[in-house]
Amino acid sequence: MEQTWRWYGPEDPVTLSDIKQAGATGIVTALHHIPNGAVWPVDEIQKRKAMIDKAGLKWSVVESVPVHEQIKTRSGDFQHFINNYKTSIKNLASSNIKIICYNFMPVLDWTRTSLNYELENGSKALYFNLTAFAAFDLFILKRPNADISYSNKQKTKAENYFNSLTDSEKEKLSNNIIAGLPGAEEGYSLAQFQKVLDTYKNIDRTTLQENLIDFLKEVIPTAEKLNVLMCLHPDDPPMSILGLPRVVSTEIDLNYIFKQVPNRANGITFCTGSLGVREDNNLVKIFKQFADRVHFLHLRSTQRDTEGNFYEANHLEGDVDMYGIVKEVVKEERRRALTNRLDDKIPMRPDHGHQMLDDLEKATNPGYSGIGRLKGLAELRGLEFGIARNLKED
Ligand code: CS2
Ligand code: MN
Repeated sequence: MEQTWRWYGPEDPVTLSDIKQAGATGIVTALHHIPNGAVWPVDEIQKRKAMIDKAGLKWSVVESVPVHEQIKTRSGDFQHFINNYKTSIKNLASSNIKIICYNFMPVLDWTRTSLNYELENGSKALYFNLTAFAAFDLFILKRPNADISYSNKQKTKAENYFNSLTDSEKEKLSNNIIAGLPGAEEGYSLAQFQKVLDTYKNIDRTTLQENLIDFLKEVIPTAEKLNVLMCLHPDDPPMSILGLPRVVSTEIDLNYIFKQVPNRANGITFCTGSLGVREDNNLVKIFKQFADRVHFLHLRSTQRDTEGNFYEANHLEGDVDMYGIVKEVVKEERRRALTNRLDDKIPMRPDHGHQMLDDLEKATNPGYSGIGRLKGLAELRGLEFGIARNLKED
């Protein structure tokens, strides 16, 4: 695997030199300062690329060129934004940046209720608690018809939880959910949030799925002509939230997307932490089914409980069979190498990492601290090393 690392640009507290010392050779970054939907100009791309080249690293993956909400709802100026998206692809390709990650989650990108959930060893993790989320939905946002999204038992638990919160805890919970997590394209105030949710009033699962296919039918031919690989990031968490549909959560979702637009340029960011939240997602099976379309790997694990809650586990622990996944990755890379494919080293980044050791006293991007990801990358590198050696000796 090509070892890469997400870098938020010059403002990121984790520097390019830190990343180089961590052993990554590829950088995953985006021009977060460009408004969502605007064209990425060549000069801005080249400015960022020059910083990375100067550090002796390579800009391997764009994460992400965001998809404007009007493309997802296929409303307003959606055609203008699709045209801009195609221009951004062309501009990136002209700088030889050829792997582009994106997601098609309505309104929110990845969603958690706590960003500093203390683990028993004192390090801190990202956490999704369904009761806290329901409390936000029902009693802070007060989303119309929210009650049909929860069982009576869940509603009672949510109300008791809400009544136990102080005002500042309510504000913190709200910010954690809607203020936009690192890399998420949008953040909202509570007032704006319901208005944006309302734009999905007539967008059900089927409509959102068709909007995704229509978007892909336009951008994938452009990408293919330029040898650009698009890689769709799964939903995180991989289920409908806030009454919004989500259409990139399961093997069936992925099957539909790749059947409708079969070009290999229509690929996937195989995020084990996102897909792995669902017990009914067999990750090794899904990987094997779409191996040829895996253009980018997010390796992380999550630990579920029986109540719909999960937290970010250590990379080799939790519910994800990381050994099984990395073994399939090594086999897929060998398969590609045998056919002299140029993409026989799939870019992989450690996705999220615990906040630990000195980072506990530092301001870091939630999920994107230095030491936790260094640990994760080292563990994943070691796992790959052992599997590859073992397969060679077979
Ligand atoms: C990332 C996502 O931090 C994360 O969970 O994997 O924010 C990812 O960058 C986007 O969903 C991809 O567009
Ligand atoms: Mn991910």
